[in-house]
Amino acid sequence: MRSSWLRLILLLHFLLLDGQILPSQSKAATPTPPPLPALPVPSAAQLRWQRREVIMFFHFGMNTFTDSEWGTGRESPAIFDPAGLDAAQWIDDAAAAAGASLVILTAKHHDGFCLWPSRYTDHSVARSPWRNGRGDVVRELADAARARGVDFGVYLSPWDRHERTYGRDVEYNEFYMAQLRELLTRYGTVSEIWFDGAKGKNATNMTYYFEDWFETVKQLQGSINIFSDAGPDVRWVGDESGFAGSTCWSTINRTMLRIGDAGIVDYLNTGDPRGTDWVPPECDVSIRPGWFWHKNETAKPLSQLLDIYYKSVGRNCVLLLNVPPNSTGLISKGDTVRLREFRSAIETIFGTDFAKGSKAKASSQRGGDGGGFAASNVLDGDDDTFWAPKAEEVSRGETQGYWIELSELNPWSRFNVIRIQEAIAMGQRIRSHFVFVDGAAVGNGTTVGHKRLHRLETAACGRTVRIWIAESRGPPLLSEVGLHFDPFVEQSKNRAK
Ligand code: FUL
Repeated sequence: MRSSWLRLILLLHFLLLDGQILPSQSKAATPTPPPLPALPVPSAAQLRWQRREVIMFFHFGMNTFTDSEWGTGRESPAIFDPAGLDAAQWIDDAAAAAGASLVILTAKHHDGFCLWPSRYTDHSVARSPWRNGRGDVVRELADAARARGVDFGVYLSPWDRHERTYGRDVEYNEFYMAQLRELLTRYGTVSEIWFDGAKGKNATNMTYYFEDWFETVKQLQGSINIFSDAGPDVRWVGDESGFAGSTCWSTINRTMLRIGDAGIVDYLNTGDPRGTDWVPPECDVSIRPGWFWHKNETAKPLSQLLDIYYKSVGRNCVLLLNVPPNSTGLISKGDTVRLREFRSAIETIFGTDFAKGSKAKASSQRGGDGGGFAASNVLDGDDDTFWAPKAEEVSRGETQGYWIELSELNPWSRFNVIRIQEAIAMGQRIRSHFVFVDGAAVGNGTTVGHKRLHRLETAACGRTVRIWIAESRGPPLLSEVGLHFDPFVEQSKNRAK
């Protein structure tokens, strides 16, 4: 009996001394809160979109059967007959093979032919011989994607060369919105919608009621991202080669943008550090020369696709890679082979990270070592954790101001790609940065954003890698740093010799 009393007293004593139940001491364990965001910041849907990195476009429709890129709207639905159409093959052999988590289908291109049986036009699959006029490509693809855990999106061309009301503002906008409602209410969740600004030079002049479209889209699909030249959620990058600017801000001023205005492409390409709107760019580019399938065209070589990857994903963008199904209704073999090569090359490059196991230290750490914002967060493979410095530093030189350093690297591990990622949920901040290996400058750049990939001219190795942030909007917050080796650059260099 006596011994159990003694034990209880000892336990209480221990708990009190250990600070577990003393109110004044429990305060010491209060964590340091995260720093304030640097506005604007992405919405939850934009953040999810950004982390997809690679998504896929399917250009398919009347043009697939007429060997053209822009149809006239006068094509007969009788020629639309993809005898072997298999949407599951598009997802398995193209989207999944390339690691794309979202696919976007041209439900209607400029020729006005609808890949779903729209009640508002007779120019659709319902008038075609395919599946005896009872087919619906939008449904087949949406279902195949959902069954495989891939998200779905649609492209609905505003410019419609078939529709007779085109040019009459109210009538056409009513017609267009009716089609929009069909697409956004019949097929489950739609994660992205594409409003293409393209229109022929001699096309009838008319006004699209964008605000009506956008608000209706958001009403029908709460977590969708709306793409157009001017957002509101995702903007065009300003070219169709898949290249973002080497300076690339997710921020921009929407008041400067007009859909279909050729004069804004440079602004779209780089964004604006003073932008008050978060509207990140998407790089749309086709795996082939054309957007639609043509018998005589083939896929771009792997080296070109990798170059596109570095200049899109590696410059803070999402890559929207177009892969056109053929007239049988399948993705051609040459394309599926190339897509697998592409994915496996990315896995080869980024599957090994030579930064793993190194020691991370920084100019300062918010809240100190155990404060939750340690330099080592850049090595944990988690985009949500980040290194945050103390706010009061002033950038004055590479050894002062904000820097983070990885040390104790294996000096024999050669790397030629440096991956830097900002914690963009807290806003995009970095304006200028430099990279040093054992004190020698090997790379520099302006923006970082979600992901910045530096390809080095010659492979480097050393014991330390230091990233110095020379300029930023507030304290820089880095979520990840990685060191990789890309054997494909070397291979193409060797071939060129
Ligand atoms: C352009 C269109 O004119 C092309 O045909 C293609 O759809 C591309 C993605 O957008 O503006």
